[in-house]
Parts: sequence; structure tokens; C-alpha cells
Amino acid sequence: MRSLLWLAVVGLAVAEDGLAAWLRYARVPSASRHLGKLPSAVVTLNATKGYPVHTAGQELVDGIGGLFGKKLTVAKSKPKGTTATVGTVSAYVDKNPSAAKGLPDLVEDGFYLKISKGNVLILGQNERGALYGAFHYLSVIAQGNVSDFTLTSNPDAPVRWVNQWDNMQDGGTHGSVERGYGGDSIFFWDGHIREDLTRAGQYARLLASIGINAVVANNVNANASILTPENMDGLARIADVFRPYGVQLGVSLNFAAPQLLGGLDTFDPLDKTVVNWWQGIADNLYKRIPDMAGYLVKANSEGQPGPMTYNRTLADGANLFARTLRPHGGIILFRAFVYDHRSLNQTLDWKADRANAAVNYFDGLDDKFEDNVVIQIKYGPIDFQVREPVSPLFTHLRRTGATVELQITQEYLGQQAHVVYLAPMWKELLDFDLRVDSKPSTLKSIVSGKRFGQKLTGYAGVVNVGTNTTWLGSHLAMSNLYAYGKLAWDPEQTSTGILKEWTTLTFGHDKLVHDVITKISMESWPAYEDYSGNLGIQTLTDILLGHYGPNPGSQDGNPWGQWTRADDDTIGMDRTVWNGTGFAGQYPPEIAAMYENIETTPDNLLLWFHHVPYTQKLKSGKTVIQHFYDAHYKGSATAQTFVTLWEKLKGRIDKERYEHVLFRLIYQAGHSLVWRDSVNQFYFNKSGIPDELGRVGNHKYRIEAEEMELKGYKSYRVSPFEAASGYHCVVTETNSTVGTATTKLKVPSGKYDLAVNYYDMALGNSTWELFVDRKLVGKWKGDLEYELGRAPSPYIDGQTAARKTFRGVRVKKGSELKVVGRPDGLEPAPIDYISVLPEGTVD
Ligand code: GCW
Repeated sequence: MRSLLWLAVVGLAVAEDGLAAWLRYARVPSASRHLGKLPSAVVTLNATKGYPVHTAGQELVDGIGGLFGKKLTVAKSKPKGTTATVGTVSAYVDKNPSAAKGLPDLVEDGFYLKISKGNVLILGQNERGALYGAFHYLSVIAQGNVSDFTLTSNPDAPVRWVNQWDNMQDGGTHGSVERGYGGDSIFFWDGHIREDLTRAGQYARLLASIGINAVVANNVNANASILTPENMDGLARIADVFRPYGVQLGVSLNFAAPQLLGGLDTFDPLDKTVVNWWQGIADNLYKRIPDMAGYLVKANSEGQPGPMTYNRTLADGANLFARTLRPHGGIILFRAFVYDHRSLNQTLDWKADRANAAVNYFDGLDDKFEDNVVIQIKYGPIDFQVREPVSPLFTHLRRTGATVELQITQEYLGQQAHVVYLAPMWKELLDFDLRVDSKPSTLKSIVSGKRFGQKLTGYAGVVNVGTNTTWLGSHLAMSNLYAYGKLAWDPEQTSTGILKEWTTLTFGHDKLVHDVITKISMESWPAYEDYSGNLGIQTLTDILLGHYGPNPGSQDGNPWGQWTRADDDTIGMDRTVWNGTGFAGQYPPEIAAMYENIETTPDNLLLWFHHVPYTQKLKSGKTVIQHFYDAHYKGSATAQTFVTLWEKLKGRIDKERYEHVLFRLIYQAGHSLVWRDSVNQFYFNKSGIPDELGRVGNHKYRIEAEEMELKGYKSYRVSPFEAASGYHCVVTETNSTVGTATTKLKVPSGKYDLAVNYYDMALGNSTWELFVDRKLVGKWKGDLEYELGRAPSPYIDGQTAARKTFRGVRVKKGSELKVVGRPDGLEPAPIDYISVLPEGTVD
């Protein structure tokens, strides 16, 4: 087994397909010079196979072997030479009673490291802590630091969970993993738990290395069948592959399971038979998984059943589970994402506001929850948008502990097809001071439990990895998972510091590699915000379909409540107390006053809190509308630079990951222009206010496909209109007609970048060929649905719009430019326009 593991680790490092993520244990530069500063043997204290201390021993052997080529032996008692000793504090003190005095206080999961002349002491408060310590030590030496140090590290909060939104079945809510962009579920298939759980074990290893202590494996939109005896056995198998890494299993529940699965005629949380039914479930689960972490429950939200169906409170609902878990030591994370997506009416009620829901539902319940209930609150009051204020609910729970729910899977943030490094956003949220009782009250101090003194608080991250070897669908997106774990352990760490560590572990030590990844990553969230939704208007993505691509119009006119209230003259949600929905009043007075007043509301949340004319002046001196235009040009221009920056790394990192990332960055650069033009076109059309710089609506390098000479192609009016340049594209006349679009170029002879904007729907794989004077410039296929994990879409719209660019193509004045489109399946080879760009120009 040992040698198998060894092979696996070395093998992974060679393949560079992403599977090993930041645990590659790739050889450090000048490794042989450091051998003397490393241990020669590993001693594990009281290690039992299948438990974290034993795993820690293995990781030390594999890690030091991979990183330095030094083969360590594992010994039970003190061998000769330098030694890495790993175990729990109590196991160590049992053997060395006199050492107890010198050891620091550790909280649950904490660890102590002492490195001295190649001797390494790694002690955990518990077994898990010992493993965390071993991973920490390995991470330090992997970064090339073999000097002596002593470190005491305690987690900032006890709850550091991840949630997977994995369905039991493919074709469940949004496929195998809801809002997952990295392939199918690593846990479930065909209604069952997978036989082969290798990936689940590898996932636990990655998570343990960043301090995550529990995983909820099934979707919060839970299928009651997770609780059949057969599936409970399957869950026990998952817990078995997690256990060596100290990762506990959590389970999402369907509130109506007593009825759906148990055959009862009610799921009223106060009904005795219901209570007994759930007690039986808890007992049966814990019989199989004695160390189960607990439950996660989404109730009365987006169609999910809950206690309110029976006029019971959310506390009645949460406590039902809490009581059944108590004898087993489990906890319940009860989600605050409670709102009614059916009854909100935008037209009739100026004061209607989904953002108000959480506080409205939870107010008055703070002292009603059992003490093993934790309220899991999304960072913002709506739903993982590119910018939201911190949810005010965090200030309303002082007795009951809270976790902040962050989203690693980039549902509204580019779905891993766009690079968006999220740590800077999370840091801003965590550092935000909510001024409860006019005292410092940062979000991080609330979720650490320090501000109000609760015991159970922390972090929940929605991750949604899949079977793709990159885990998340993109190599660069993994910095988000890494950063999530690091911040949950210690929110004082910096975004750049975390990124530096991650980059070294993932890509090595090359300075240029670091500079490029840092620049791209640190500019990525601001760029994405610039080319999507600005000034707190939310992401402006398509909220009715895949949550991907631009669709500003989809926000309004439906009961989902992600409104912008944009009309011809004005835009924004009035959330003031004096004239609006009153949401601003849910914050403590100092913060409420800041948001109530347009003068003191920061520009980046202006439209979240205020309804203003497009001509409203910002603090920057620009109008709202001009800010929209400028930001969209700026953000998309930044995205273009990501490609050229990355290209500097050719030959400096392995080809496999270089190409994988490059493909995505080129796609992102193209799609950022789709965003820019759609959003600008939409608001220009609405407001009628021209861009001061004359860019919006004027694209002098473009040739609209519908204006070319068409054979087998016909013009098609796109909906929403703003998703096509000139509102139209061309599609083939039938599903089997080959289409050609031809034109004579009027540009002076020279070299140009030729960009073709087309639509890649998930209905087939059309092919396109671009010719200049009958010479083939390039050919491509509409297969992005396989290449990118982003939500597939059957429509011609902002989700499927894409761009293919050929750089440095020689053309003559009067050259014939021709695109030939071959439809496939139901995809009619759509083309929007062709840009003939003087080299280096973007449009
Ligand atoms: O953002 C919305 C998502 C749903 C998700 C829900 C939630 C799991 O679009 O896919 O459902 O939030 O967080 O419960």
C-alpha cells in the first residue's frame, strides 16, 4: 500500500493534470543542499492506520521524498539521527511528562511545530491537528524554507466546512453537481453512492491540507433518498475514506423526508411521529458513522419544504434536528437563505425586497435555538453577487452562532471559465466593520465567535468540485479553494500572501510565473466587476437560466427579487428607510445611517441602496451611466492583457497546464467583450444617453454578418437584443444547409487580427472556417460545452456568445473575406460579426 501511494504521488506530479493540486510534492530547487536540515526518520505517536496521525506519518515520508528526494523511514520509537515526531499533545506528554510545561495552549484542531536542526516536533491538540501540523511543515519546506522555527497555530473558528451541491443523480437540479463546473459528482451516480470513492479520499486529503474539517457531500436541495438504508451504508463508505484525513461527513436533509421517504402523512416538526422518525434516522446514521459531523438544512427556500409549511418557526425546524443529534454530539448548520421566490411583486410594491427576508424570518429567534444549531448565512443578503454588502443578519444573532457561507464555485462569477480570484472579495467582507453597539464588529470577529462569545461559529464554503482532474474545471480557480481554507483558519492572512504560497506549491518558484499569476489574479475580481455589474447593481448575469453571461434585463419583471428597477431614466433599488424597502435599517445605527444617506454610501454600493437617475453624479465626478460605459471598457481591456501576460510563461511551466489555462484566458478575453457590449448596449438603449467617448454603438472595425453576402445563411433577430452586435446574427437556413457569408474588405493592405464572434450552443458541434481570398485562415468547432464546464445553454444569447481570434493575418484592400458555417444537430452555425482589427486593437 505504501509503495502504491508513493507511486501515486510521484505519478501525479509527472502528469500535471491538476489532480495533485497544491500537494504535488515536486522537487524543490537545489534540493540536495538541504538534506542535512531535514529529518531522516518519522516517529508517529500512537498511530492507528486509517486515522490522521498515521496519515501524517505517510505524508511526511511522501512529501520529503518528493520534495527533496530523501527517503525517510518510519519508526515506532526514537531512532538514531534527525527525527520528525508527530502525534497528539497527550500522546507526547504521556511519553515525556516533563515536556508538558513547555507546550503552548492549543484549541481544538490546533497544532504546535518546533523545527530545530533537522529535528521536527509536530503536535496536534487532536489527531487532526497533528495532521494539519504535518501539512503545514511540508508546505513551509516545499516553499524552500528549511530554517528553524517554532509555531503555535490555532484555527480562528471551529466550523470549517465545505458544502458540495452534489445530486444523487445526473439530471437532478442542474445536472450531476448543481452549479458545478468541474464534471460529475465524485460521490454519487445513478441514485447511489459510487463504488469507487478514490476521488473522495483525494478530495479529503486536499481539504485536510488547508484545515477543512467537514464536507457535506449531498446537495442542500436534498433528495430524501439519501436516507435509505443502502445509501446510509454508502455514506458510511464516504466517511471511511474521509477519516484518515480527519474530515468528517455532513449530510443535507430534505425537510419533508418523513413523508417522502418515511411514508408518514406529515412532516410537521412538532409532531411526535415525525420527531421519532428523525430520531431513528440520526441513530441509524451514527450507528454507521459514529464521528459524523452533523446536518445541513435548507428549508422554506426556493421550493424546499420547511417548518413554515405547518406555521412552525424556523427555530422549531432547526431544533427538531438538533435534539436528535445531541446524544451523538452532532451539530446542525441551518441555512438563513430563506425567502419566497413566488410572491414578491416588483410592480405593485415599491417596498418589496428579497434582501429583507433573512432578518425578517430570523428576527426574534436568536434565543430560541438549541445550542448545537449554527445559522449558515450567505455573505450578502441576496445571492453570491459580484458585490454585496455584508448580510445584516450577522448582527442580529448574538446568542446563536453563525457561519458565513462563501462560494468557491463561481456560480455568478464566471463559472471557472473566467479567472476571478476571490480572496480579495472575501477579505473585504470579512474585514467589514458592522459596528454593533458602536463597537468594532468585523464580520471575521463575529464568525470567529469572539465578538459575541458563541462557541459554534465559522465558515462554510460551497465548493462543488467534480470528476475533472482539475477538480474545479480550471487550474487557476484552485487558488480560491486554497484561499478559502486558509482564511477560514486565519482571516488575517493576506490575499497576496496566500496566492504566493499557492503559486509556489502549484507551479513552482519561477519569479516570472509568480509575477504573472499575481497580476492576473489580483486584477481579476475588479476586472470582472467592471465588465459585469457595477456600483452594486449585482452581477447582471442571466438569473433565469444558467447564471452565466450577460443578461441585464433578466433581473427585473419576475418574482426572484434580484431587481435593478431600471427604467428609461433611473436605476437602482431604493433600500432606504425613509423612502424605500427599509433594508438599510436592518444594520446597526452607524451602518444604517451610512447606507441611508446617498452622500455617505460608497459608490460601489450606490445602486444597491439607492434609486437614482442615470445622470446621478458619483463621488468620482462621473455620472452613473458614464461609469457603466467606462468600467465595461476598462474591465474588458484588462481581461485582454491576461492572455499576453500568460503567454510570457510559455516554456516556463508544463505544457499541459499552460495550454489549459491559455485556452480559458483567450475565451475569457472574448467573452469579456460580449459582456462589455451587451451591458453597454442595453443601458444605452434604455437611457438614450450616449457614451461621452463615442464608443458604445460605434464599432468601426466590425462587419455585421447579417450585412454580408449570404448563401445558405439568413439573418436572425437575437433575443435578448443586446446579445448581438446590431441585434442580429446569421443562422443557416436549415439544419443541413452549409452557410457562407462573404464580403470584400475595404481596409488598406496589411496585417490584421481577425475576430469572429459566434454562438456556441449546446445543441450540436457546428464547424466554421474562415477564408481570406479562398485561403483557409482557420477552422474551429462549436464544442465549448465540452471544453468549458460553464452551464450549457441551447440559446443564442450572452451565455453562448464567443469569439475566435486569428492574429496577424495578411489581407489586401479588396480581399474576399468568407466564413463557411456547417451546422450540426440543432446548432445552426450562428455568426454575429467579424472584426478586422489593426494588430493590437481590441473591438
Ligand atoms: O444561488 C442559488 C443557486 C441555487 C442554489 C441556491 C442555494 C442549491 O442558484 O442553485 O441551490 O442558491 O444556495 O440554496
